[in-house]
Amino acid sequence: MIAPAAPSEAAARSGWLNRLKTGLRKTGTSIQAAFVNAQIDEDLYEELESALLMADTGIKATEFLLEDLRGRVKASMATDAAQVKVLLAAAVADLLRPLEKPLVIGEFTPTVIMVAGVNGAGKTTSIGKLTKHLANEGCSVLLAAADTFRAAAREQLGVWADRNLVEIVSQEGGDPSAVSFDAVNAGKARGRDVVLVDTAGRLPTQLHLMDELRKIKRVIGKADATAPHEVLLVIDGNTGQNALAQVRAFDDALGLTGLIVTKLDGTAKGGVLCAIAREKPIPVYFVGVGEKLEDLETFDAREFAQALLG
Ligand SMILES: Nc1nc2c(ncn2[C@@H]2O[C@H](COP(=O)(O)OP(=O)(O)OP(=O)(O)O)[C@@H](O)[C@H]2O)c(=O)[nH]1
Ligand SMILES: [Mg+2]
Repeated sequence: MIAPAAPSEAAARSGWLNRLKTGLRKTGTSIQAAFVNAQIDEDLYEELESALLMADTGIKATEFLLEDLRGRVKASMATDAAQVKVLLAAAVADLLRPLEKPLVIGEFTPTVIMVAGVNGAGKTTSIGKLTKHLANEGCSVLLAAADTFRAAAREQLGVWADRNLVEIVSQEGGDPSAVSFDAVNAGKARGRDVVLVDTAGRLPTQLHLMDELRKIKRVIGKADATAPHEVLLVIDGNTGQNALAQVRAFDDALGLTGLIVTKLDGTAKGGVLCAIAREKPIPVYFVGVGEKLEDLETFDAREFAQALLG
């Protein structure tokens, strides 16, 4: 019997990995360049230090990685630079591994997921992609347009709802907390597996807007005392070290349960995940590598390290 020639999940995953690789390499990251025609000497470690810093890894994670790498080089008695590159990939993978965590759906019905982040980080797009991902896993989804700030934001989420053939709860000129409250109740009444709450972008320095976000969270809890079950921060992978500040500020305000790192297909340098792993390790549930429905994948530390180091 001939097996059907449907593209396998493995093939889809490797296509996605290639996009991640291309994305992370677009900036011509010099981490890999440091190993070309190199000897294992202080020059190599110095080159790696600047390359890691340039890739947004931050001082703490860079120092940690280099120290770890020196230990690995010694232990393995590596003699050429190509071996060191493999050891660095392993060090990066080990550093990032605590960030790996699957998003669990099903413990609560609905699982209420609130999504926050600065302006333009990719919240609405990620919600659209996440809806598709969840539907693929057999979950029914309800969207809540709690970005009531602009009519266009509601419409944008509506487009993703249409694309995914799911329902959306929105209110013209409504209050974001009220919309979220209604959506959680609707999710309960309709037996939906997941309610995804889109919020308006805001800077952590906009205190009244951060208060509004806290209120949305509180009011969701009034519709369901166990909710929200997840509070996700979406960060643009191009943000550099500011991403760390965003993670800290939103975590202080909301108590984050996970991150989605977007735009890794663009000019992002990738190192910021190492900084997060070292300084504020909050699970990375998903990474975004494009604007299409299927451009969201679960985070895998080893794959990511390989994409970064080739
Ligand atoms: N290349 C690329 N573009 C992305 C990705 N995710 C989002 N974008 C783009 O980034 C832009 C902003 O995305 P939105 O989803 O509107 O961001 P947002 O956080 O909802 O923005 P506000 O609601 O205005 O705060 C859009 O042009 C998206 O298409 C990604 O993973 N890769
Ligand atoms: Mg939005």
